[in-house]
Amino acid sequence: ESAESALRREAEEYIRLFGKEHGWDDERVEMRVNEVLTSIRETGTYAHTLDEIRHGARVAWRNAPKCINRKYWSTLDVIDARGATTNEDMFEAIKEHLHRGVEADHVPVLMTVFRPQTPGTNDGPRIWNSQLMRYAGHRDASGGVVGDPAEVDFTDVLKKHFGWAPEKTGMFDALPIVVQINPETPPAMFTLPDQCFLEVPIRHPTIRGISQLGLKWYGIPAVSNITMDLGGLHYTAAPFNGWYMVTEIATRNFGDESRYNLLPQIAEAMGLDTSTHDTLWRDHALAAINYAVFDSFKRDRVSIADHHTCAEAFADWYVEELKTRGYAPGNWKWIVPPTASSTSSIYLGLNKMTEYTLKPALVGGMGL
Ligand code: NRG
Repeated sequence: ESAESALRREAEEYIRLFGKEHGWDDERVEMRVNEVLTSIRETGTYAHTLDEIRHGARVAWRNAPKCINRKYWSTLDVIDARGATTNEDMFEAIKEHLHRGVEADHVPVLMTVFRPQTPGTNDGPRIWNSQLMRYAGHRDASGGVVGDPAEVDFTDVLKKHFGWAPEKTGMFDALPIVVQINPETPPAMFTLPDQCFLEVPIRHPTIRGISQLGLKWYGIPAVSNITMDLGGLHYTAAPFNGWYMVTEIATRNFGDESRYNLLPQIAEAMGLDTSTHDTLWRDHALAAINYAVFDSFKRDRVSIADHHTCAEAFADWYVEELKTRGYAPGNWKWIVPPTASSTSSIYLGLNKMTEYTLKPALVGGMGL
C-alpha cells in the first residue's frame, strides 16, 4: 500500500469513526469524507477541525494499552497550537499549557497540539525533552550520576550543544526545554519560569529521617516525546499531561536501581538493617516513601492518585469497556502497579488482557 493510499484509508476511517461517535447522519459523514479525500488529492494532506482533534486525542488515550487511568478518556481537552510557526511560539504554547495545570484546583488532562507533519516528509515540529518538566542527570568525575540517570544523555546534549551551564549540579535541577519547529530551523533552548514548574517537597508525616533526605518531585507529568497518529496524520509534537499515580514517583523514579536508587538511603533513614534481606527493608522503605509522596502531594493540594484507587477503577472500567465498546487493548505488565501488585483484582482477574494497536494512537516515546 502506498503512503498516499494509507493516508486516504486512515483519514476516511477516522472521519467515519468521528461521525459515528457523534451521531452524524450518513449525508453529513459522506460530505466530510469527500471534503477530506478531495483535499488529500489536491494538496497531499488535509486539516482536522478542532473537534476532530479533540475527539481523536481522547480516543488515542482510550486506546493506550499501557495507561491505567483511561476511565477519564473523555475529559481530555486540547489546546490548539497549530498556528505556531517559530520555536518561540512553541515555547509560549508550552508555558501556557503548564500554567493551566499549575493554576487549577485539580490538574486538568490537557494536550497541546502543534502542526502535524506533512505526509511523506519528516518535517514535523519536535520537542526534544521526554517530558516538559524533568530533572537533569549530571555525570560526576567518578563515573556516577547526580540527579536522574534517565536524563544523562539529554543533559549531556544540553551542555555540549546548547551551552547549558546550570549554576549548581544538584539532584533536582529543572531541565530547560528544547523545541524545533521544523528540521530547517535550528532547535532552541528555553528555561521555564518558576510559576510553570510546580514542585512538591517530600516529607513523611512521622518519620523525620525521610523528610530530611531533601527529596522533591515535580507536580505534573507531561509527556512530550510521543506522536499522535490520527486519521493518517502524524502530530509529532503533542505534549499531554494527566496527574501522577504515587508509585510512578515513589516506587519507580525514587526506587529503581537505574533511577534515583534511594531505597538504601530511605531504609537507613528509617533505622532498618540493610545488610540482609531478612529485614525486608526494601518493602518497608517502599511503603514509607509511597506514603510520604502521597501525603506530601495531598498536603500541597497537587493532584495525585494512589495505586489502589487507580487499579480498582481501571478493573471496573475495563470490564465495562469490554461490554459497551466490545474491546480494550491492555498491557498487563504496565497496568499492574509495581507495588502491592497482587492486592489489585487486575493481578489475577485481568491476566488475559492483551496489547494491540488501535488508531488513533499515541506512539513512540521512551520507556516511561
Ligand atoms: N512514569 C513517568 C510518567 C509517565 C506518564 N504518567 C502519567 N501521565 N501519569 C514518570 O514521570 O514517572 N499522565 O499523562 O498523567
